[in-house]
Amino acid sequence: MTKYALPDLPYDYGALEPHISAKIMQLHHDKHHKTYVDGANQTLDALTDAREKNDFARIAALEHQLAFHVSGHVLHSIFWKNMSPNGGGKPSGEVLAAIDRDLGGMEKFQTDFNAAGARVFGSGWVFVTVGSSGRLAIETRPNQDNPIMDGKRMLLGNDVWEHAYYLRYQNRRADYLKVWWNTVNWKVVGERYAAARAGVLEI
Ligand code: MN3
Repeated sequence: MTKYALPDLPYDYGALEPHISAKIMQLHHDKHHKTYVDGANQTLDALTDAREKNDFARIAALEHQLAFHVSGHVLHSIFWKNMSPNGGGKPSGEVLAAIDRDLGGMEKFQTDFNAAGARVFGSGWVFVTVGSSGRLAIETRPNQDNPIMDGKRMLLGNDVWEHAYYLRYQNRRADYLKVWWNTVNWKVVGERYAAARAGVLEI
């Protein structure tokens, strides 16, 4: 059974140069993201087997494993769309108004987001989330944990696992965080915010 599938990148591997190299994009999408997709499908098969055998200890471990892989798949699927060869600049409209209202304006928001991303210990993500109140927040999660697990939605996320930047930036995660803004697709962020406010943003 193949439930999950690796989506195509919405642009070429080299489309985000010079900010993110083609080699990073190729490895990140074709190897890392694919590992989460394959892991989710393999874990689903293993779960079916464990359930047939009533192997409850194994079921619990596999459910944990499934959450990791599916969440990694979901986060990366959104991440590719959060970036664009025509990215960067500033948001407009409702998103900009919400950033001004909840995050202290663009300059403070970007500084705080970069600082939060730099503080993630080990591997993880930094997000702009929106909760049921409609307020925006900067939040981080370890590993492939997802704000959906807490009833929130991500509008924008940056992957701060080393695989996202090491080939170009080595240990300089802060440099990657700064340069990454040149790729942000604010149109998609705006669409996600509008859908979240309308209560129709599923993931
Ligand atoms: Mn990644």
